Amino acid sequence: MDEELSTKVVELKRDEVVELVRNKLDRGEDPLAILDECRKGMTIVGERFQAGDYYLAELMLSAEVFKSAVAILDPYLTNARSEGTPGRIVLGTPRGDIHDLGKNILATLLKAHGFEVHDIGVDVAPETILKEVKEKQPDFVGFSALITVAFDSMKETVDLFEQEGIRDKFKLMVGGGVTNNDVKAYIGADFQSTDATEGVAYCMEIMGGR
Ligand code: B12
Repeated sequence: MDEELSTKVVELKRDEVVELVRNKLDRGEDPLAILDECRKGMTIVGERFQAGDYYLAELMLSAEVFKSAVAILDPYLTNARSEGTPGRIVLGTPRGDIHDLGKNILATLLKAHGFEVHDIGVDVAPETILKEVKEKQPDFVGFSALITVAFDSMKETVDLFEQEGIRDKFKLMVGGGVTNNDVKAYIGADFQSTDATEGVAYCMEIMGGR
């Protein structure tokens, strides 16, 4: 596999990342595949941070590099519109977590597929999520979680849904780098993925089946 782009992301070379992304688009490469290469770079940045080789400054810079790549890819992702039965989703990053790059990508892709997306932001308290869900009555609720402290706040939110008797009114999705099947089971989600396109496919399938 061509690792030049992910390597440049890891090296935090913004200009070179931008140039590579443009070149790849010009060559007709799939924007989603390009995005995935950038994301792989971000995973390695995270590993370096964990190992103490990168500091918070590098982590912050990596987010800026990634955003520059997404800014170029965004119109291509939005144009990837396909036929689907639209649904409504309330999407947010739960309390304790401020990561939003992945959430924003999922929001872009869902909108491109005709979904009504209510992005309620980052570090959102369980009570606020509950309020939004009661108000918007969505078909889906999506949590994007990148750090482990988010697990308990998601669980707290789901407990609130249950107390209010609304948990069965929508499908609950969870995604983001640190999520897996255990997290899915812990919060009682219906679907989990670390790939935004799989999230979109799930929403399309559910809406199509209705
Ligand atoms: C960039 C980054 C930051 C940036 C975030 C900028 C921003 N605007 O988001 C900044 C610098 C702010 C940051 C801060 C911190 N970070 Co940080 N960060 C990262 C890093 C390197 C990349 C994350 C990222 O954006 N990846 C790219 C996106 C596109 O990927 P993604 O989010 O996984 O999303 C994809 C899929 O998962 C999916 N998806 C996402 N959400 C959803 C939702 C649904 C429903 C579905 C279906 C799919 C889906 O769609 C996307 C595309 O496919 C990760 C490393 C990693 N392995 O992820 C660490 C990482 C997440 N950070 C970490 C840490 C520790 C921190 C800090 C605590 C550091 C500190 N000491 O202050 C703070 C936390 C602050 C807080 N309270 O949240 C740890 C978390 C460890 C843990 N297990 O808890 C990580 C894993 C690094 C590491 N290995 O140590 N960080």
